[in-house]
Amino acid sequence: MDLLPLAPSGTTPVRALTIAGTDSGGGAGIQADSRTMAMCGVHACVAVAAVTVQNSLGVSGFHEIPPQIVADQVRSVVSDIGVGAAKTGMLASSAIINAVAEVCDEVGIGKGHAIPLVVDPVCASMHGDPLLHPEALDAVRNTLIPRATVVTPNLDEVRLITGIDVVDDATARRAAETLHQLGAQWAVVKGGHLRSSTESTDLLFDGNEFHEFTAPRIDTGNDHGGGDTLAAAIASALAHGYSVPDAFGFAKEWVTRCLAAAYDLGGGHGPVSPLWRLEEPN
Ligand code: PXL
Repeated sequence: MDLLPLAPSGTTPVRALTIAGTDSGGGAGIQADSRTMAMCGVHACVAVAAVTVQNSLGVSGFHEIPPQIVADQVRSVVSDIGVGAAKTGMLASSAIINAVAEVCDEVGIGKGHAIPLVVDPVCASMHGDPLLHPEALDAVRNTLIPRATVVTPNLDEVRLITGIDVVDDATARRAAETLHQLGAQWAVVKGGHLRSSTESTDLLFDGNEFHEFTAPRIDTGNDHGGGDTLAAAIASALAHGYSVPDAFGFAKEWVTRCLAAAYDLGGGHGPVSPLWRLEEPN
């Protein structure tokens, strides 16, 4: 696969911003985003929206950052460092979503602005632990998704957001259409959790045309942070100036390689790993 270029030593890389939650186990959330961005030649700026208490077995609690502090982190980064793309992950509450939406409009992040926004509408961990208050689902639909350049829900999130149970190609297309109607410029519907074949096919839809991306399905129990890694790789490619379809094509290959390189950690699910990029070529 073609990798994103690393900046020569001592030169300033492109930058991207993740607005998301931390993972004390180091597998998902801001830690996954930062690792993928670094391995994609991107300097990662972070606006912390929540601090989770978790290990490989699950999330046992989280603390929300005051909405104003979340927005101030975004404002501070964009006004000085400048970013080529942004992404959101765990935002926890409608108050944080509203504050993020307001500051994105102010600083020019999101659909219709210069800085593209990848929205990963994180609702729960892979163990089913809630990462978003149920009251915030309306804000995800009406405030966050309309600002998305690209929205990347998993199938559980598709069900919560659209009410559509994706079981085949027809329901996947209907879900993508619904996400586009909610206001996302590009909607992704991931087939990664459909257990019907040896391949994983994702759909990308811009209101006109369905683009299909297929990769080998990697069967591993160590897929913690996979969704974050995909969204962070899209944001990284956008920061490097890729179009959305090219950025998605890159990200799909990237996350496949990261799934193949995933490792055991603790007693539960280990993380997908972008660190294969550090391996010496033979
Ligand atoms: O992978 C989704 C996700 C995002 N952000 C945080 C998480 C998780 C999953 O556990 O903990 C902080």
